[in-house]
Amino acid sequence: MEDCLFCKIIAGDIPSSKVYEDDLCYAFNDIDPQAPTHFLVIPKQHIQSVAAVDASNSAVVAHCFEVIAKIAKERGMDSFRVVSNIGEQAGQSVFHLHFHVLSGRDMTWPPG
Ligand code: D5M
Repeated sequence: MEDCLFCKIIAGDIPSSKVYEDDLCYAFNDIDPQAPTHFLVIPKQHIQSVAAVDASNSAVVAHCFEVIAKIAKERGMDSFRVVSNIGEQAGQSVFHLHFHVLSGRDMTWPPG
C-alpha cells in the first residue's frame, strides 16, 4: 500500500533493524522500545489491523504467531508479552497489522 509506513519498511524504502524475514512476514526492532526486547512482527500483506482479519488472510496471521514462537524459542525468551493495538483509542498509530513482542522486564496488568 502506497502510503503505509510498514509497507515501505517491507519494501526496503525505509530502513529498519531486521530481526527476521520470510515470504509472508517481517520482524524488526521497534524504533521506540518499551522493554529491553521490543520488536514488531508484521505480515507482508497489508492488513489494517486485527479487526480486518478474516478467512482470506488468517493463515498469514497464524504464520506471524508461529514466527513469534520461533524467535522467542531461539532467543530463550520464556516470558514475554504480545500486544496488538486496534484503532486510535487503543493506541494504534500505524495502520498495518503488527504484533508488538516485549520482553526483559517485569510487566504490569492491566496495561494502561
Ligand atoms: O505501534 C506502532 C509502533 O511502530 C510504535 O511502537 C513505534 C513503531 N515504529 C514507528 N515507526 C517505526 C520505524 N520506522 N521503525 C521501527 N518501528 C517504528 P502502534 O501499536 O500502532 O502504536
